[in-house]
Amino acid sequence: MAGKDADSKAGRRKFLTGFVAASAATAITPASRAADTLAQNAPRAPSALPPSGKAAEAETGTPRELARVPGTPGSDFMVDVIKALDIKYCPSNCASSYRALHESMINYGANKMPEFLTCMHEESAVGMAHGYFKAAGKPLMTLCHGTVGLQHATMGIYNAWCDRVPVIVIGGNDLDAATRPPGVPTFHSAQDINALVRDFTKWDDTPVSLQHFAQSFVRAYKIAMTPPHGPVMISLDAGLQQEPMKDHGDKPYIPRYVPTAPPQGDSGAVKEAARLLAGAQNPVIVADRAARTPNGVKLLVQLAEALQARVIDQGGRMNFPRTHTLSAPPTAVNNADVIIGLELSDFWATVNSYTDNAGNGGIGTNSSRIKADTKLISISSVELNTKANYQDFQRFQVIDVPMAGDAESTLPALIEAVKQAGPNKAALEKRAEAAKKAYAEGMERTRAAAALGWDASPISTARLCMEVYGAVKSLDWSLVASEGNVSNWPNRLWPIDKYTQWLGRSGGYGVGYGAPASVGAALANRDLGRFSVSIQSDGDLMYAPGVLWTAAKHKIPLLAVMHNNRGYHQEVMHVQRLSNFRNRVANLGGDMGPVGTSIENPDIEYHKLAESMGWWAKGPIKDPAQLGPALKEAVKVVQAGQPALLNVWTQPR
Ligand SMILES: Cc1ncc(C[n+]2csc(CCOP(=O)(O)OP(=O)(O)O)c2C)c(N)n1
Ligand SMILES: [Mg+2]
Repeated sequence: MAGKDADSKAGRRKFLTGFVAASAATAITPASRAADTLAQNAPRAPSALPPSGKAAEAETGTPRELARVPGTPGSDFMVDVIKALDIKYCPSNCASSYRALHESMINYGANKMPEFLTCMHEESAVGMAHGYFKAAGKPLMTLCHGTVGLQHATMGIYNAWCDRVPVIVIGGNDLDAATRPPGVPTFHSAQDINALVRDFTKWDDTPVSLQHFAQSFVRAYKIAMTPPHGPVMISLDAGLQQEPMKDHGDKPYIPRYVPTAPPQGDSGAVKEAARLLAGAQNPVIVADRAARTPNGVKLLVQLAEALQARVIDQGGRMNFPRTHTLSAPPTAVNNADVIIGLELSDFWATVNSYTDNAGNGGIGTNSSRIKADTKLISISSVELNTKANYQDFQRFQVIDVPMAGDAESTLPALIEAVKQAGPNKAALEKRAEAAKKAYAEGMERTRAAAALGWDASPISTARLCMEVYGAVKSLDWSLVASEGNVSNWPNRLWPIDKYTQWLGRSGGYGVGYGAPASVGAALANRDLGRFSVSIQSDGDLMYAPGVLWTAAKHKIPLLAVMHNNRGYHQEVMHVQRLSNFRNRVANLGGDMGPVGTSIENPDIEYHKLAESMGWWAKGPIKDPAQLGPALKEAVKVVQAGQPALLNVWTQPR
């Protein structure tokens, strides 16, 4: 302390001396005027003296000169391993626990395959990887600070787990208590960071040597990419990254990646399923994450047509063209005598209904949606990948023919078996006619419902969606996310018939998925020449709006059209429901709007928020007549390569 005090006194003395000298120089004399003239022609002096070397070092925290480490850094070898796999981007938020790998990726790996993308929140980075996979069919990796960063990333990882999407998460961690820096890096270290996400990742590891890393990384990629897909986690020791490679006798090598063939349903069960389906009076197909690729859609069309069975697409992926006359609403299960569920996340709720707070004491009531003797068939790969803690496996449903296997890979055998079982031709024709009629009537009803409140202000959700469709329909468009609840209008009214036109939802319903996932999917679409559009709700955007900056920074074109209903409307309704049930008037909170659920007063100016982060933006748009022209302008901006946001005020639903 004494030394510090003496230093600061000396500093004050120096400062005062400088001040006196400067005051003396301000006295005007002929000589000083001449000096002034000279000074005007001289280069302008800086208004502040440059900091001393010591001050600059203290302020910028530049580390002291380190002794040069001989040999190849371990993290350079890690880059070689990563480059052996097909990983194009690494959206990440920077952190010292992986600084060595970060440095190697830039200076050794030339920031390519993968390219580091600057993210402002770890949850955004995972969300981007999630959206990217669904548009590109390829996984991304993300690096994070293994404790605090991973804590931020967790909800995104849970969404990816529930949505069966591969994301390779690498968390930096300093394991060796004897050598790690004290203070912050020690706060940011843990024995086992992977424990944070072990309940909702397919696999994790903590490599302790470079060869171990090479095996773990290739294994992680392989496990993540084997259906059912899912996130994986590697804890990466800071020492292992920083230290030079050691020779343990064998030269470290990179294992070759050979994809694992997906599991298929048992052949006997496939035959039994085909027999039931072919013999049914009214078979119905229900698909949730059945199509993993565009080929899955083709196969599902083949199965549906072979049976002339109606298809309910629950929308976890784009499974079945909405334009096909066999496309059906959820109520189509009611009269089915055989139902086959393909990769359903919730079979129970497909065939049962639940009414919230309806029964005694506010407990929900259950009822069946189907006839008592309806036979149920299931093909689901998730049966091979169930964990105990989180309840994403949903309620237990008894199934007559359950198959643990990947639906898309099982479909060719099932289609063949159905054809061999030979469904009755006359019955097929009759069903096809009935389905056509039901489809036309359903579309008519949906159109009539969409027309209600067409000219309302704020804008109806149906008008919002149809104006957006009108603006993009002539392009090769992809609806990268539809967040908040717009009454499912895109799926009900847009002629979605290509796999990448609908990318499903978050999986775990963790809000805050839409903004980053749409940026990630737009990144994939940018590289593939597709136009990306999202319906972006207000609540979802505000969890981590920094991803808007990432989109602008990395030149990711995306048209984000806001469903700004100025609230967490789903939760408005939950509180209202409870008030009704208890026979109380919902507390509206006076001019503040519903308590705890409105996002009004002050109203968030999302267009300004986006503009401040490099987006083209416009709003608030409240008049439906202004929406079409604004969309036209925004589409042009996006086509020119810039992200654009329209802040549209909408009806709650
Ligand atoms: C991380 C997280 N926090 C809270 C919730 C509870 N929740 C479900 S829907 C919802 C409202 C979302 O608001 P917004 O995105 O604006 O959609 P809206 O319901 O208004 O259409 C909330 C907060 C959640 N699902 N996930
Ligand atoms: Mg909202």
